Amino acid sequence: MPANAIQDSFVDPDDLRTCFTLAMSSMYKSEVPLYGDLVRIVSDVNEKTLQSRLDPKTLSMRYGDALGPSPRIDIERHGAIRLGTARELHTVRRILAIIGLHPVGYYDLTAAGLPMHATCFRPKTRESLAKNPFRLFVSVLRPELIKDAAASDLALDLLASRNIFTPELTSLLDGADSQNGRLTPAQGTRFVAAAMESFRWHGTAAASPHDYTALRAAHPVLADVACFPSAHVNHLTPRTLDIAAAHEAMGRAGLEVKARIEGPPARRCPILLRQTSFLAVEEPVRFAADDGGARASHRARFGEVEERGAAVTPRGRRLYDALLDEAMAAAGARESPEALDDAVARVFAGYPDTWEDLRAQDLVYFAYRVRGRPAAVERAAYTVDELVRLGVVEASPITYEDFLPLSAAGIFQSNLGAGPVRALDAEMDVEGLQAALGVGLGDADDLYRRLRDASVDECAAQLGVEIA
Ligand code: OOG
Ligand code: NI
Repeated sequence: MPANAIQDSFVDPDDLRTCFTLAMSSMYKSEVPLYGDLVRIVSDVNEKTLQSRLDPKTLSMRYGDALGPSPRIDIERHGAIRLGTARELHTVRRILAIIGLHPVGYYDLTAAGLPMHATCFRPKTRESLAKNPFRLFVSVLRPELIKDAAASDLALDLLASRNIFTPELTSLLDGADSQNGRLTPAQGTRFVAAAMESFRWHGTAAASPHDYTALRAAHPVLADVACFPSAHVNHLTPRTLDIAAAHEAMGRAGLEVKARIEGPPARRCPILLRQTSFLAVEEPVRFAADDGGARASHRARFGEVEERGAAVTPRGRRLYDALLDEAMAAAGARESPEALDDAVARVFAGYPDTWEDLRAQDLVYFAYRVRGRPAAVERAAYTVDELVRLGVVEASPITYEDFLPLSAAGIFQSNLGAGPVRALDAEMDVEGLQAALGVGLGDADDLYRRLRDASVDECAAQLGVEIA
């Protein structure tokens, strides 16, 4: 058999990711019917936005992969799960590698008072991102940060006795290891179904009412992480092209939407990530029959939408962080949503808002491509800026593919109903997270730089010139 016939008998991880995303979306729709409403609202808003006139550069960044239009927005989602142990995280890393998702970045959640840290599993290459940029925010407990020793012991006991992965899934993972990380189509189908079992909601707790109540009193996130037999997806977020319109439409549809949109203010040139959510639904929890049919209710799952803007450089990020701090200080202790919105709008006047300025000041990452016939090229070497000025190459902003720790912490917190936030006094533990994963964390800046550099190399090859 020729070598490519052997290759063809395995599923492409990008295709398997799309099967996985669709399965998760349909599972979540059946679990949280409001998610179906949200997807309808977002798809209406996106259609209207595409019909209205938008700056083509902004649109290509919002809609495509910065290097050409792609239909990715129709299937684009991010989800989130919360894990209990290093062992669980290690297995989740193996599951997600099979669908082409890899851990990128470290998110410290202690500022939100959570004894947890997290990473974002996402595709890393331009081709993979263009096909389906599904991402999963995966957080894991740091038990050493739980102050209450009794609660910590109880959570660890419950976690030690659960296995959120079916034997079928475990054997498929081992099979993939012996097939270079790939699965056949038949194995892929079984894999997606088996993986859903780990991420499905189980309304029956795997703890006694007494233990559930004790953990919830210590911190609601402990009950959410340790008292169920799965790592339930707690939200699945579609991407909108106009978050203000989506926010308003969510309110009109009667969803209990958050007061304000998180992240940067509305801009002509969107950057990073703007998010809004409706609050977690209160869901019934049953306990095992020998607990006398006791019942409780639990708040974990919610709905969120997001609008993605351009990825910012480290310099752009420092400016963003500084302005956000300034706006929060200006809004003062009252921190009413309106005061904060006003302050953010005012202070962010200091963030350049044309693509030309953002590029000239190295605040945003851009990708380059040759524009039509390069008649103007005469020399053997150029700088990128010269080629842009000559109109030979065109710069498009690169889409931000990651999360914002502050928004993530805020969203976490607003949905747990955990009372006032007190930051934990703790160091980050990047090494601990990497040890649990069994692989190193990818660096987001490094990935954006690589996308930019590869686009410049492609221009150089097409034009037959050197580009400094
Ligand atoms: C994760 C919250 C983080 C986001 O969009 O920032 C997140 C969680 O609540 O488990 O999804
Ligand atoms: Ni989210």
